[in-house]
Amino acid sequence: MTHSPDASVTVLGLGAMGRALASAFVHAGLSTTVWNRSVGKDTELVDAGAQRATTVADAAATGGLVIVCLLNHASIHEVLDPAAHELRGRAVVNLTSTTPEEARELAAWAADHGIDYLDGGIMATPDMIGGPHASILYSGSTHVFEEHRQTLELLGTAEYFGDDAGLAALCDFALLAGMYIMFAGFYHGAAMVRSAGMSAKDFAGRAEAWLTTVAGSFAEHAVRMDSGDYSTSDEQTLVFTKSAVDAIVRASRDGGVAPHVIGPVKALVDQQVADGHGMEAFERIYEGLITGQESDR
Ligand code: FVH
Repeated sequence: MTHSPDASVTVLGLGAMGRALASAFVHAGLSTTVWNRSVGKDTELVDAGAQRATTVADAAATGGLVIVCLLNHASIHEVLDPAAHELRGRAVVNLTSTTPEEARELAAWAADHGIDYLDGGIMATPDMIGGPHASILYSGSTHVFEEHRQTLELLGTAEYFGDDAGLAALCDFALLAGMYIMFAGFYHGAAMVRSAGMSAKDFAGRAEAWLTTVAGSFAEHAVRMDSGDYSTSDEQTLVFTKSAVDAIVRASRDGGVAPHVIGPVKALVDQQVADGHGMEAFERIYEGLITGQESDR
C-alpha cells in the first residue's frame, strides 16, 4: 500500500549525496529540515526552502521521516547515538554505505532504542537522484518501507529486499564489486592498446560495445552457477580459457602492462585446471571464489 509523500522529512548529512537527496525532497514540495556537521553546505538548500537545524536533536525533533546520509558506519553512530532519545518512535532510513553486518548492527541498535529502521543502498550518483536511472535498494522495517514508499520514490526506483536489514547493503556491495572489477578490466585493456598508440577514448567505444554484448550471457552463466553442473559440450572449456588467459598475460607483459588485474583471473583458472576441472566450463571459477565467511580473503 502506498501513501501520499510525507509532509516533512529530515536529512542528516549534506555531503554530495545528502544534498542531492534533500534537494529532491525540497523540489517535490516536502517540508525538509537539513543538518550537517560543518556549516555552509546547506546554503543552497535553505535558499530553495529547506529549514536549517543547528543540532541533530533539533533536526530529529521536527518530526517526519529521518534520512541519514553520512560517510560511514562510525559516523552514523557519532551522529545518531546522542539523539537516540529524540528519535524514539520515529522512522529512520539510513542511506549511508555500510557492510551488511554494519547495517544489521544499526538495525539492532535502533530496535534497542525504539526506532523503526530501514537500510538502503543507493545505486546512483548524486546527479542521478530523482531521475529515471536512480535506483535505491532497501531492507529492514517493512512498515517504514510501505509507509514511506512514495516519499522514497521521489529519490529513485525503490526496491525492497525483506526484513533482514543487511540484504540491501549486500546486494549494493555485490553490484559495486562487479562494477569496480569491470572498470579495472577496461583500464587493463586500455593500458594494453596504449602501447600501440591507441587512446583510451578510442578504446572506450570498442570496450563498451564488447562488454555490453558479452554481459548478455550472464543469465546463461548463472544456470551453471546455480546448478553446480559445469559440464560442457562446447569448446569453451577451462583448458581453452587457460590458453587464452595465459596468452593475454604474456601479451600484457610484452606491452609493458602489469598483470595486476588479469593475474587473479589466471590464478582462478589455473586452480580449477590443477584440480582436474579442465574440461568443464569457465564459469567453474565461481566455485573457487567461495571460501566461507572468512574476512579479508
Ligand atoms: N557520492 C556518490 O556517488 C555515492 C553513490 C552511492 C552511495 N554513496 C554513499 O553515500 C554516503 C554519502 O556520500 P557523499 O557523496 O555524500 O559523501 P561526502 O560528500 O564525502 O559527504 C560525507 C558526509 O558525511 C559527513 N560526516 C563524515 N564524518 C562525519 C562525522 N564523524 N560526524 C558527522 N558527519 C560526518 C560529512 O560532514 P562534513 O564533513 O560536511 O561536516 C558529509 O556531510 C556515503 O556512505 C557513500 O558511500 C555516495
